[in-house]
Amino acid sequence: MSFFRLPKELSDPATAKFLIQPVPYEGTVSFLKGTVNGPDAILAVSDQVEHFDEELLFDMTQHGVATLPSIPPANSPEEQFELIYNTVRERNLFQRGRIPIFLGGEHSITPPIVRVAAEEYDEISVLQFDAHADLRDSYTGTRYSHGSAMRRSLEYTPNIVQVGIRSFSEEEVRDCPDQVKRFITPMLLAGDYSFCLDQILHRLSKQVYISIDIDAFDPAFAPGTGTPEPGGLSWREVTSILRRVCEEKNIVGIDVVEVAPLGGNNVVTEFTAARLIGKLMAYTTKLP
Ligand SMILES: [Mn+2]
Repeated sequence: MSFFRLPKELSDPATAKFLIQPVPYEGTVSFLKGTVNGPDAILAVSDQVEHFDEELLFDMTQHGVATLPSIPPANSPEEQFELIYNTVRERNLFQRGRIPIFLGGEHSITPPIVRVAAEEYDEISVLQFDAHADLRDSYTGTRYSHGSAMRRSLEYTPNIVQVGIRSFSEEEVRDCPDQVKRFITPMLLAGDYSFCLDQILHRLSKQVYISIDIDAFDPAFAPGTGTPEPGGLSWREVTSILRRVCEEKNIVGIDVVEVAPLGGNNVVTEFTAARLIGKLMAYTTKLP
């Protein structure tokens, strides 16, 4: 399966601008399962997404979209971290002029990717969309948990801007007070959108890695996820922020994680994810 199922000349990994990297890992999931099926579900529905962007009025596949072989699940969270880190390096996914797009899998896939990005680029920042802060030092017995994804990522870059956060623990408030103080919560966004947008643009460095946990969206937009939290972001909020960020910054890589397909005819979550990826392809091609 491949993203957009394009003809050969547009899906060659040697030349394509966008490199789709599936990472179907589900090793530390604490509640509802299924994110191991996320990448395949997103690839399957990507067929149904228009290649023509309705805002910018051009074909976002014109510079190529290649889908790479999956990074397989490992035996432990530590081994999975190493395997992702080594594979991203070996495949040279952060080469200039190209944008890797990682399909999760659970959120614990992000820190090893951020580590490579931080080694490849000076001063990267991370823009995270998520319902959860993911700032626990460890969770369910491992420091490589999905609940620790941003705490681990902070070890590679101190600059993480967290948007959509509405669920976190006392421990996270105590351990990461500066992060917590600066959450862009859904309430804050609804109250003063332009203030929030200014904050986001001001705090991000020029080189930005975008990590999107699908549960940042309200469950009405993305019900198929491990820990659906009420009070989330809308399609319009997420895409309008992304549009402005892509106008101002250089996007070095993207992940979309925690899609756990519901099965049957309910493809809303994976369709939203595929559509969002198409949007980001359009924004990162046309806007900078
Ligand atoms: Mn998360």
